[in-house]
Amino acid sequence: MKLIVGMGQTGFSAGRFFARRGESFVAADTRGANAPRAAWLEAFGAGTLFDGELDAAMLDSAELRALDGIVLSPGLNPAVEPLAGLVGEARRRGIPVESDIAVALRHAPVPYVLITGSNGKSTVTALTAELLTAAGYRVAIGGNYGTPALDLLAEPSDVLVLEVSSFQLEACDPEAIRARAATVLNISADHLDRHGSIEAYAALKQKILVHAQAVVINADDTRVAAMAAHSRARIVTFSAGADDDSPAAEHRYYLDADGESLCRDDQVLFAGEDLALPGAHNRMNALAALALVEAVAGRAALDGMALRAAMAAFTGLPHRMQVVCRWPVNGGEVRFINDSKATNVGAAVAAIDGLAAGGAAGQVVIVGGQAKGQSFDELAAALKAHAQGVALIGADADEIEAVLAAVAGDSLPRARCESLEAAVAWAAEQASARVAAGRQVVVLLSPACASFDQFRGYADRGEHFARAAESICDARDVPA
Ligand code: UMA
Ligand code: ADP
Repeated sequence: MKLIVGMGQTGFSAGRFFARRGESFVAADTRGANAPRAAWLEAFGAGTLFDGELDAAMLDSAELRALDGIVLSPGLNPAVEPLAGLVGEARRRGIPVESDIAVALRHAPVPYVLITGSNGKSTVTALTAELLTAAGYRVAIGGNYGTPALDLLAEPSDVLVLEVSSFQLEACDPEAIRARAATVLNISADHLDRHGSIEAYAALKQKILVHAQAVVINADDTRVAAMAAHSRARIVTFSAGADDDSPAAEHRYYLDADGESLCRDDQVLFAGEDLALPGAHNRMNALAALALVEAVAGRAALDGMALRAAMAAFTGLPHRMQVVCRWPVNGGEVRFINDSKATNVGAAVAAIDGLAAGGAAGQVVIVGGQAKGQSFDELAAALKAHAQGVALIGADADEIEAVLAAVAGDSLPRARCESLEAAVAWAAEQASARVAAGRQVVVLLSPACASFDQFRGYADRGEHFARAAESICDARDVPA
């Protein structure tokens, strides 16, 4: 008998997994009457719900007498009481407590590729899957991105390509993770409200490298580069420059001096114009994806025509540096860019620095939401260096404003906005005043924060931004 803790997407996928295997299970959820009980009962029937408290005492209930495993949903923090009591007591009794990822990897019928890091996971996961598909593989893609991992096991496939989060790696024994290839793309502060320190957060991500056959390492990221020492795998590095001299690397992927071409060892694999993905950070993502594909499909696969076409066709995922619309003003334009998926400081800094390096004449940036325990020092430094205005939204706007006030004083125009719509309107006015003939000023939503204080999630936030931006572009569009 299994206990599924949490009735979200993960809980449902665990229910389907155990149902397929004919194993009995019950589910419990901390949200009581607010849990999706009706949907659960409809999916799995009576007798699959546990109604009592989620705590250590539940292990003594008659219903759970034959309990031999617990699947813990990633959104639940196992260190917080009363769940912590349940987890501790279960482990004392020798009952395994695992994330869905741990269960899925143990039962994976085909090789798997694991992708983690603070930023770029979904982009690299999607691109790797596209490239492997083009190379002739049947790819099952999911994990923290899209389809939950346990559901993927029901699909016929040759390889699993999984994005994994720090939450999913918490209840996951590194000894049981045996990836064909694994990457930690980068480490910057995220989810510190749950993990406590960046060291603890990085240690969770490192788990996927320990017993991988091949590890793909960002040589430019000190924390990630140090992780290579803890793996006995073949090491492949990627870097923004050709001067990466990591002694252990079997192959090196890097950007040529032009910052555009993708190279491997002494060869150019793709010229800048062979890629549709915009931005410097996406070139790094593309390097990582190519290295993962090579680890699965071999070097020759990278030359295939279908793979080259797939690379040229991949324009990136929605809500990541996505151009929403252009508003012609004063012979130039205001460009609205939706980067709602920037839910941490690292992603927002990459966006702000990337736009500045990419030649935008200016940028007015919308930031704020739930801070998740991050430090905003690096964000404030990037905004001071490159932004002409900052609109602040959401629950922790005051915290960000305090850091901006200390770093930039009155030199950087700012507005505290009650809604995202008000922020877009303010930012559009600020940006349009700065447009000169032939120049482009960007209104960028790159909030550096989670969205749940005001929205259903990052996609909802991005859609609100796009609607507000489009209403400005539509209303004031000047025919060319
Ligand atoms: N919850 C409760 N009580 C419960 C169960 C859940 O209050 O008993 C709350 C959680 O605190 C959380 C929400 O419900 O606020 C959802 O939690 P969940 O664990 O049920 O989440 P799922 O619906 O199963 O979705 C999870 C991932 N969500 C989280 O880790 C929070 C999804 O990643 C993932 O796509 C999905 O499994 C399938 O694998 C989302 C995410 O935000 C995109 N991930 C974080 C991120 O990317 O930064 C880690
Ligand atoms: P994740 O799944 O890790 O959240 P995404 O691909 O969804 O990654 O991108 C999330 C955010 O991070 C977006 O704002 C995107 O522009 C930014 N981003 C993507 N790749 C990188 C990278 N390599 N370094 C920094 N930021 C990145």
